[in-house]
Amino acid sequence: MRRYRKLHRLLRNFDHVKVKVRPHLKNKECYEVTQHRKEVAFVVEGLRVISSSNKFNVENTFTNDVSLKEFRDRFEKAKIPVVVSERHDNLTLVRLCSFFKLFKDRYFECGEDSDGYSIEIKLKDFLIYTRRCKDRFPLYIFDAWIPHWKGAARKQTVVKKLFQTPRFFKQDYLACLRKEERPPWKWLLIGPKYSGTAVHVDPLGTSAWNRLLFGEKLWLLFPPETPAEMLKWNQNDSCWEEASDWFINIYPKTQCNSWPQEYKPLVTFQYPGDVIYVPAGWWHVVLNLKTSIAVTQNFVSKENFTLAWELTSKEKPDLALIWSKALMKNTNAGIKPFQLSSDLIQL
Ligand SMILES: O=C(O)CCC(=O)C(=O)O
Ligand SMILES: [Fe+2]
Repeated sequence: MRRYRKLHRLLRNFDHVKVKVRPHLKNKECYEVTQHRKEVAFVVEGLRVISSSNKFNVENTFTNDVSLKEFRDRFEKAKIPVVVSERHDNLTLVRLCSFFKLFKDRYFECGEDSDGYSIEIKLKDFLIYTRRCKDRFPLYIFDAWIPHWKGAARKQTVVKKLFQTPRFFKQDYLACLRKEERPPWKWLLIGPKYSGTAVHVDPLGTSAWNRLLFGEKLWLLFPPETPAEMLKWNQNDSCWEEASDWFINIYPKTQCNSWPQEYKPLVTFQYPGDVIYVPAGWWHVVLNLKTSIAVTQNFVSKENFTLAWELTSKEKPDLALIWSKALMKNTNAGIKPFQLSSDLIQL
């Protein structure tokens, strides 16, 4: 673990940290930052115009307007992304402020360097950084530790409330694993304007939800069938490895007439209180349009279990073995042993 203890040290070390977190940037330092930001802003403005009258917007619904069953049938079973808007009141902001006060001196993870060490920065230093940041590729806190924090009752309540799971996503077949057995699954995300997540599919057939607490995010989602080489065009170049670069270099191609209709992206602008559901297998690329704070979780419900089981057995057989044992012990999971047995024989 490499910790950056003081802001001035962090800023002095900053280029060093960035290159460590993102080794592919080395050859790009000469790029003109202002020009880059203008180009991103231009694409985002274009998307705002399109999305105001676009049949390719992600469907949006209010949490109180859908029952659990309706959510399962309309979105989970059909594997359709959706934005569920919750009431967002001052209470969330009050909780966020308490959270920052309580944890300002804690270190949060904002990446891994090329030697595999996690890079950690104090929360209060990172917040100053978000205000000052004019970087081309800003650092982004992705912390999997804080959502599971346990301690003093008052702190615990704030953490529990901020990271609570929306009611549609309580079913999670990975929850029967012990914490130390389960790959990281819930994160706090804090990123300055124009930080983001490059185009990807979530690992091991998991689905995800992402709740925005503060700021604004732009999401583009592509159906699972979309060929990777269309989204990571020119694999030799790293022009898709950063979200902002992706929007400048790849997004325009998706708007050409030659881009197949069936691979057209769904678009949404996410605001505080919006929870986006990303079904397993969907490609997505996400850009923070303001300093943003979000919570996200990967999960396996009944609807993506088959895919998750298949990919876990193939890619992480040791984990699959532990998972199958935990599932069979856990009668509440509702998975019948015969669903696992044929794969188990191969393990
Ligand atoms: O930056 C974001 O909010 C998206 C995060 C995401 O897609 C992920 O964690 O898999
Ligand atoms: Fe993701």
